[in-house]
Amino acid sequence: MALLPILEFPDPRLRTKAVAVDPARVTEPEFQQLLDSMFETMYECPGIGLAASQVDVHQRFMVIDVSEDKSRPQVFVNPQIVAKSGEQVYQEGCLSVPGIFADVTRANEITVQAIGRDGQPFELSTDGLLAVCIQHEMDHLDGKLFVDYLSPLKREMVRKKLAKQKRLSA
Ligand code: GNR
Ligand code: NI
Repeated sequence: MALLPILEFPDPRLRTKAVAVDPARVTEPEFQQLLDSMFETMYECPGIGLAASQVDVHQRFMVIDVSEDKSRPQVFVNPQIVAKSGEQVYQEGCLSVPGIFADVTRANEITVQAIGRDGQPFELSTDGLLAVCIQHEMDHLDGKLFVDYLSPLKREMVRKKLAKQKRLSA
């Protein structure tokens, strides 16, 4: 296992559209090790989700754990939302946009189909924070960030704030 570097806004690599994973690869040791490294990286930050895109792997999968005690790791490979309803507003953050938080409106209830860590397809209907997180991670796989839901002016303020943070920490 290893901690992986996380790409940060406005890195253009975060805009890459990820390609589907060959389902036969999921149970291979190399892929399983990558999942372990992604969980390790996510827990270390700490975060509740991490999309492969954020660690410069442009394939359609992500790891999530929204539990309080980090006891419920979930893997979604080739996720697809097959139903959604309602709306919720949640103050989102992102490991690729550190220190920035903003309200985003998303579907409240979703049904997602994906392949799990065991290589088997599954379907999950959920709401609340897990639904927010799944939608946030799936955006990453399409090269989309939560700051894209902000006005261009606010997004520019975010870019400047991050650039300043970088300068100060250098
Ligand atoms: O750790 C994270 N917290 C979070 C809070 C509200 C909405 C979405 C998230 S996901 C984020 C981790 C991350 O950046 N995943 O891509
Ligand atoms: Ni994110």
